[in-house]
Amino acid sequence: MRSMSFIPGACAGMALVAGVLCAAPAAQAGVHDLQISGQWIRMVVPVRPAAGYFTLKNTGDADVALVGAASPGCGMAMLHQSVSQNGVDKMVPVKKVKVPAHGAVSFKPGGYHIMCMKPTDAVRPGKVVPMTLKFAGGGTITADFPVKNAMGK
Ligand SMILES: [Cu+2]
Repeated sequence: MRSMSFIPGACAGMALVAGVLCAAPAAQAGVHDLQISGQWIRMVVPVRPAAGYFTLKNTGDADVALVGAASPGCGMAMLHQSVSQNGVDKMVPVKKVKVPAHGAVSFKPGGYHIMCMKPTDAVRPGKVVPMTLKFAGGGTITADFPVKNAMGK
């Protein structure tokens, strides 16, 4: 028996008894239609904020909203967008980023990025840091983000 108030976190425990019925609760709608690719973190100066990039493809029939990110390597992770206003480049916090149905969104240098606010020693070129993307409705996707230098190497 599922309801609209179904909580994904409760699913993990219930999965033991509910089995496959728990695979696609209503609150996770859309997340299973997402594919992440090209993910990486750009580290320019150690300990200074680093940026995470990736592409999300949505093969489903419903828009999905990315609303946050978290990583043990980042201290705090925020959604940012680089913008140019009156010739001045700056970054602004973003509350949500839509991944349109049958579409895709790319986080890349000069645009959307995950700001890794307080990188740990794990954020060094050659290493890999897990990153969890959080979506409206409570769904999450976790992927390994390789760390590269400013040149993307
Ligand atoms: Cu930023």
